[in-house]
Amino acid sequence: MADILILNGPNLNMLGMREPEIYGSDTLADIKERCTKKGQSLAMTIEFKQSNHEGELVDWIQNALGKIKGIIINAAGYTHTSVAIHDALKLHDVPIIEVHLSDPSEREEFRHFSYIEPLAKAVIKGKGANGYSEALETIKPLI
Ligand code: DHK
Repeated sequence: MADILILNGPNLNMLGMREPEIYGSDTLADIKERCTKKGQSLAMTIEFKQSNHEGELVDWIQNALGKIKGIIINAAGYTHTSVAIHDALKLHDVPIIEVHLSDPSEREEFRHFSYIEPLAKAVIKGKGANGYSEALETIKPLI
């Protein structure tokens, strides 16, 4: 497996056409390519995945146990709802970085709480696709 597992939650497969004024015009494929290049420049391998399904994300987090050095996660809508993803992440003792394209704290109230944040070494939000590169830079000295 790769050094860093980058996980993306529901509806992020629609980036590019999904509310570009909020999420930007990059597609998820664009972001994956940028992460791969950034990982190479930092000498880290990455695995980049997206699912619309909570249980699939939980399975991927569990399957990575003992095989990876760090996790970067944009759990999207599940950020604000998923005890299951929180519990799966808690199984790991590797650094976790939470990423959001937008800044949920400046949006609707239901986006203000994050189940990921208490487990994260850093939360990077409101920086669009650049936030993923920043997350890779942030995790590098922690692994
Ligand atoms: C992405 C989503 O899909 C939302 O549900 C979150 C997050 C914010 C983002 O900004 O990347 O509230």
